[in-house]
Amino acid sequence: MSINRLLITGAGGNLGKVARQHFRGKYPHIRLSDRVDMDPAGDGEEVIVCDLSDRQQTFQLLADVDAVIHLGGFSVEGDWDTIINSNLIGAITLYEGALQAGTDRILFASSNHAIGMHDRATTLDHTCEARPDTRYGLSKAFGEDLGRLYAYKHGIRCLNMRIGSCFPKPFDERSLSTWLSFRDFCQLCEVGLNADYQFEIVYGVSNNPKTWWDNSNAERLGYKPQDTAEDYRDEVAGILANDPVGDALQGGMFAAREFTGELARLLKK
Ligand code: NAI
Ligand code: 15L
Repeated sequence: MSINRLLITGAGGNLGKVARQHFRGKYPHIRLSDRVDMDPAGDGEEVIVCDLSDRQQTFQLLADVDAVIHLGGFSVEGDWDTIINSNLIGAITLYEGALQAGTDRILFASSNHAIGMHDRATTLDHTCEARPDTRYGLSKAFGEDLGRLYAYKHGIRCLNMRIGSCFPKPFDERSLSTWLSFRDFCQLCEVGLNADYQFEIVYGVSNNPKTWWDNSNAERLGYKPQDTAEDYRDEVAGILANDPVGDALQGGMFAAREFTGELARLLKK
């Protein structure tokens, strides 16, 4: 199915702005949405302020949409009410709207925090057990499973991008493993918009030699990351969480926050 109208949610956020700039002019209509104000619409753009937890607004938002890059959501740890409203209800409403609109595909910005309680000594692929490190991480694991329902039951193609740390550059030793450059993020979105799949989980990570993730599933779909965190190794050397849990588990300080478990039981023997 060729894409006439692409919707980007969370378009007022960090990655939303990157995606907006990258996809400008690439499809006949780009619909940009967030609950906060965004820059005015340029040529070929529609700008719609909408809270994804509002069913009526979100159903209107999805009208005539062929593909979605779903970035809108609370992007760090929050209390249950915040996470439930933005990330659970928001995602459900978005998928329901997409089903009603006949949307072909949804690219979901999942997160490494869906698997953040895994040990750093374990290499994970797309089939690994979810181990959320926060309420936020759990909402991302839920978003992935929500995609399974709509993919296998209703035929919406779902690409779940488990993004590592997508910022201009790595900022600590952990991000030497998790960093995703903006350029590679855009390429992964391109893959998601063009490849043939029903439901997939891939890692949003650059070509980092210190990675904890086997991303062959993304490579199989055509992803070839161009950037590497290794270029910044000296800049971030010695920047650690300085926390036994935060420096041992993949989720870093998200995993350490509110931790009351037994670290030794989580470490690879
Ligand atoms: P961000 O916080 O800058 O942007 C998220 C946007 O979503 C914000 O503009 C916010 O207003 C909007 N939003 C939140 N709740 C909403 C709601 N109920 N209705 C409508 N809009 C809502 O985050 P960023 O960095 O741009 O991340 C984008 C997505 O990627 C998020 O879903 C985040 O969880 C995910 N992600 C980002 C990573 C990163 O390193 N930047 C890593 C892993 C996942
Ligand atoms: C995420 O999921 C967050 O959205 C982002 O702000 C970073 O904390 C990132 O993960 C990370 O793990 O570095």
